[in-house]
Amino acid sequence: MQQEALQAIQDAPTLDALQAVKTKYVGKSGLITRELGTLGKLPPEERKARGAEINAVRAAVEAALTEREATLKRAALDAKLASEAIDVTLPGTPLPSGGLHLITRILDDLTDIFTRLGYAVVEGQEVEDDTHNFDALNIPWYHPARDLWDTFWLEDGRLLRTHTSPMQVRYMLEHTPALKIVVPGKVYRYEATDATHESMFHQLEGLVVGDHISMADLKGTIAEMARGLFGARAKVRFQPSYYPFVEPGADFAVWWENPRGESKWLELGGCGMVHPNVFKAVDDLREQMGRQRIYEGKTGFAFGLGPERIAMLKYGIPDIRYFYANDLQILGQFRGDL
Ligand code: FA5
Repeated sequence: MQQEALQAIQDAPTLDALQAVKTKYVGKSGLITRELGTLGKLPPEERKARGAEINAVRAAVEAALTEREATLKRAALDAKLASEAIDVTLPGTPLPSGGLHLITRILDDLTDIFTRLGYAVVEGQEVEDDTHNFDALNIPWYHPARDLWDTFWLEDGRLLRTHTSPMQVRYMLEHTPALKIVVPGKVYRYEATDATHESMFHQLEGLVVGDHISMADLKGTIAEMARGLFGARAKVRFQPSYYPFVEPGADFAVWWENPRGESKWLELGGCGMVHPNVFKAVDDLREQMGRQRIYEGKTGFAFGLGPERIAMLKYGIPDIRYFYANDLQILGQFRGDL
């Protein structure tokens, strides 16, 4: 029986199996326990020797049980430690990362180009008043050109700027010429949206003021911007146009080829030579502020363009509304290198 018990102990694969072996041999009604119970029936002269014999078997079995239990417990602990071990050399779980909006990146590209040309980058306020958004830009209240910019009016009589041009006025009020600035920012128009028109979009405004600034400087600057945006082969076209705050005024378009081999003229924005009435209005406002009149007699050019149009053509995006619908499936495509 001892041999058989020791073998069973050795073969028990788990602590539960070992417990079963323990019950079978040394439990309350186990085989060895019962054997001890039979001692009383033996003749006294045999009892002592038989008792010593059975007790020796029990001691051997209990010692084996204790040892096997320790071995199984250690193995269980080792297995648990191994299963919970952290392998610090494994690659981590990637977290979804954010990215800059496509239009932000285009505006960054544009401001980089102009920074390299020596321009300062300034931002203006989105809530404006009609003095800066219209009047000082040679657009009096009765002027039909106000219809060009359907306006979101606020209850207090102010408005959401319809273009970035009011920053021309604000900057000239605070600074003296010569100056070169670009103004990226959001603008708002109260108009029905469609594939190419949004009621909130962006513009980049440019203003250069100094002495003897000419239309040639303006054309050269726009051409330089186009080459910076679309590469050395980009061409620029100017067509006469009307904006009250410039004279002469023009619309400009860029000829470029996209990676799919398509090429076309992209109408980008408006530009022109700063109208003398704008310089006069700025000087009038400066005078009201107790400042010197310094702009009359100066020359300058200005331009304003829409980065959404650039993005649509460059990346074949068919509808301007995709930019601001917060659809990550669309926006997420433009997170890597463009
Ligand atoms: C202006 O807003 C003038 N302030 C631009 C300017 C500045 C002219 C300085 C002369 C001197 P216009 O309304 O055309 O002009 O808008 C300029 C550009 O903004 C357009 O060429 C177009 O690219 C973009 N744009 C205009 N309306 C929308 C619209 N609803 N949605 C998206 N882009 C628009």
